[in-house]
Amino acid sequence: MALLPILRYPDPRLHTRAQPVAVVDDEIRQLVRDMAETMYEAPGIGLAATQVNVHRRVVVIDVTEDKSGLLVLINPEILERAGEQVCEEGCLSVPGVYEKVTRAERVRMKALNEHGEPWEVEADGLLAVCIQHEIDHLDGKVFVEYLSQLKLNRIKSKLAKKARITA
Ligand code: GNR
Ligand code: NI
Repeated sequence: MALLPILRYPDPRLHTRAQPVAVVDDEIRQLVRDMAETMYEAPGIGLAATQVNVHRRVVVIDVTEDKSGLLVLINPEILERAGEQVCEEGCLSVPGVYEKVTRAERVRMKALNEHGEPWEVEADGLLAVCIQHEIDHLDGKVFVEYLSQLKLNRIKSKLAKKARITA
């Protein structure tokens, strides 16, 4: 097991489009284990491989309070979306920033698990938000890019200032 370093916005590598996984092998299973450990330690409710600088379509999610509901999403695809919801989102790659984003209220999603078996879920609420947030990461998109240019510029200055202090 290993904790993986998480890329911080505006690192340009966060804009890489991840490649599909052709075969779910031991290397992918090791990545899934390390990503789950990194997510739980952070702590966060989701983590996309993009955030740990691995550009493969792999995501882990656990929206339960007691870490009992690990979901493994390999090559996830949204099949249907319905409705709208506004959720205050955060991101391990944009620490300290929480902003409201409008997304679909419900999604139907299919993916492979860590054994390479297909599974599907119909999600709403926070799980639906998290699925959409993580698939965005795999497509090179970070949630702050849904905000107005004004808000994004303010966030960039705030992060730059924080980086100067911690450097
Ligand atoms: O830990 C996380 N919390 C969160 C809260 C609201 C909406 C989305 C998220 S995902 C985030 C972890 C993360 O950055 N995943 O990419
Ligand atoms: Ni994120």
